[in-house]
Amino acid sequence: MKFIHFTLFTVFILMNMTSCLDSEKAAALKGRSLRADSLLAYLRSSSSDGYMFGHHDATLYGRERVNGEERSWTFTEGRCDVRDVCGDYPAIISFDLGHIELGDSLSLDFVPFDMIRKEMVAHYRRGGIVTASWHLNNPLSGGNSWIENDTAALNSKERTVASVLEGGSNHAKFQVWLNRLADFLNSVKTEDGEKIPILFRPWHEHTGNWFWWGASHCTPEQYVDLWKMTRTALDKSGADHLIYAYSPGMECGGDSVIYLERYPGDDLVDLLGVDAYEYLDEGMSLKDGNARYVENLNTILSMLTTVGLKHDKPVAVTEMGFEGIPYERWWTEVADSILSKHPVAYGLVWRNVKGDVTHHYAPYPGHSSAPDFIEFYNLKRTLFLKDICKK
Ligand code: BMA
Repeated sequence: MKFIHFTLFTVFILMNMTSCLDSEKAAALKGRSLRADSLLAYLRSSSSDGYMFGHHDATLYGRERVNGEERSWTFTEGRCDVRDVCGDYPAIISFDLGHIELGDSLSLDFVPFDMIRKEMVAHYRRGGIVTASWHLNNPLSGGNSWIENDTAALNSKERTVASVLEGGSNHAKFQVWLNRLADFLNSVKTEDGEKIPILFRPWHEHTGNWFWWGASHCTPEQYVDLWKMTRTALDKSGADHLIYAYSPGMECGGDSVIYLERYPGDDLVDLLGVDAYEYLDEGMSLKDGNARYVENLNTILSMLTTVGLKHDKPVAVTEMGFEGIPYERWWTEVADSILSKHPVAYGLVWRNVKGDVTHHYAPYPGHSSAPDFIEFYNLKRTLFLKDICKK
């Protein structure tokens, strides 16, 4: 079985045994808890052993067919398509906090927040890493994060970010939204009351235009102010267990100027990511689609590696995948052929929607890419839960 020497637990133990006081002091100076600091240290170091595999909504539900609507799903603690295929959990599990801002009990994907909280703690207890994104609603139109099918959002797109910033009509309402987000994040605790470290990834894919915070809907200064306002609210709430990921989309290409155009600053970001999906243009063959994705993502990751070194930050593919995984050997021939070439901490694929024929990004038992995924799992350099845990 694969096993790496420098595990997350090793980091905890070393810190606790040798330099607990110093580390606590140093972490506190940066506003981070010791656990959050250990997570960051691990993300910085893990790429020397390989790269971690992550999956969004990896547990609670999966791809199996059900009758009825998405909202009538049932959820099962710990169930996991990836584990059903390879016998192990992903090293990193991601959850989305969309609708926490509304005070709802279910996320935008109808997952109960109480179960998300429990599952985050359970994955941390298993020895894994937890990350969170936030597809929050549009504060001006009342619609969701995506503006394309929302006429009110399209008509007000240049005013939406401005409306939540200081002086904007939605500023006060947005502080309430941020406080609800903070309350949830601060509630993700073990039984002994310790908040678990979470890699938080707000305002992602802002180089595109599909979300209300996208590039053409606000100026770089407004985007940075949005990030700073979010950070200030979370810091004020005492959320010292968070570290932060910056995740532009593929539009940046290999251009570090575009990548960094809206970068909030080294003191406000801990990990540099990119969200990058494979897709086929009309009539495009799988072979050409794969080749284009490999080339484009390699170009981006070469740029990101240089930027990461310069800014002294770990790098990761914070979202990736090919919807439906229509190529049987996608894991070894596409994903691994990219991720193994760069010092990335992890690559995380998106969710497997229950009952949906195509909206899945990880294999499930019986999927045509499952045998290749097992090969991928068995590569020494792919790190799953058992690899990052102390045995
Ligand atoms: C998207 C899709 C949506 C989902 C959103 C947030 O990419 O999976 O169905 O609501 O992510 O999880």
